[in-house]
Amino acid sequence: MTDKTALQELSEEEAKAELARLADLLGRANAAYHTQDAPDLSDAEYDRLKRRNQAIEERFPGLKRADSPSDKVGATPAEGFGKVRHDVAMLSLGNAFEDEDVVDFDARIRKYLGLPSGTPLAFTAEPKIDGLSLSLRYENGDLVQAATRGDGAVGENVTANARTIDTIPTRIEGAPALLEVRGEVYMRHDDFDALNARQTANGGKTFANPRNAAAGSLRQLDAEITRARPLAFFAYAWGALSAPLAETQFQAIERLKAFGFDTNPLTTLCDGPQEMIAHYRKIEEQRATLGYDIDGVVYKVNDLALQDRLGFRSTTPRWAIAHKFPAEL
Ligand code: JCF
Repeated sequence: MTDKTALQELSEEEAKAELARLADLLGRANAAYHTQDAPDLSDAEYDRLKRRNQAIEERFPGLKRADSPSDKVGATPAEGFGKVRHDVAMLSLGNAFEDEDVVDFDARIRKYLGLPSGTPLAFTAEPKIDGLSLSLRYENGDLVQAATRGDGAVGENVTANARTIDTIPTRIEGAPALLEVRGEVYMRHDDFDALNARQTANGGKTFANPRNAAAGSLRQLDAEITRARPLAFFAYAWGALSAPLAETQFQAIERLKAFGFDTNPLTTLCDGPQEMIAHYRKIEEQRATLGYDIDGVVYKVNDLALQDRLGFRSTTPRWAIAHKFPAEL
């Protein structure tokens, strides 16, 4: 048996061994990526292994491990940071790789909701920023806590670090008394190049890519190091709230913008899968000139009442999906 042995050819015994191997490999890759900020697998290879793991689990449901990589989000918080339990879990997104997966996403949602055919169903589409997610807690307008995703349930307390990022307001006006704003911390290409040049000149370590530079810069025990790093933040979601932000995803993002957050200018409303795929193609064409890394397009059901009805599977919302780009060469 090799890594590429076709699924159909795996015996039950081989499948069991392969699931153990994949759990170990993906576990190490997770720690390298999330805890050490130094990935040892390409994103494409990671996705491939994760899909192989899932396919084997689907063929041999009885062999699914208690520590299955399918049920994991991120990695446990690193030593050295205080821990924050998220009031509302920070989940990841299911993936779509082909246009057909986007059509299926729409069909699955319509079926789950029991929508009669012909019923309009709108989605937002936005670039998927390749950074690290952060949850910002505001109480009566004041930034009181910032936490990384961690394993989705418990993240790292990086409040002092987040306070040093220019595009994260420490005070917002007109927001609900309790508001958790979620989004992505990232580094622009020009800032990344300048940082690596500075690191080289100072004999420091250089970063493999902007995502690692952003993660390594935010996850510093000394916030003064973070302050010297050119980080930026796009807001795109929320966690705990004392009052709803809006009735739709698109309006909620507009409110986040009104509070003073950067939101991605390529966020748009689409009427269905054909428009979503067209927007994906348009963003893909602009990908190399945006000035920051993106790895796909995120689609979300626009109507927040429908998002509520759809709810969540184990680690992903039913109402959203990430349509990934092919690996950049
Ligand atoms: O840009 C992103 N990386 C991104 C991640 C954008 C989103 O709208 C997301 C996300 C992860 C989870 N939304 C959810 C719910």
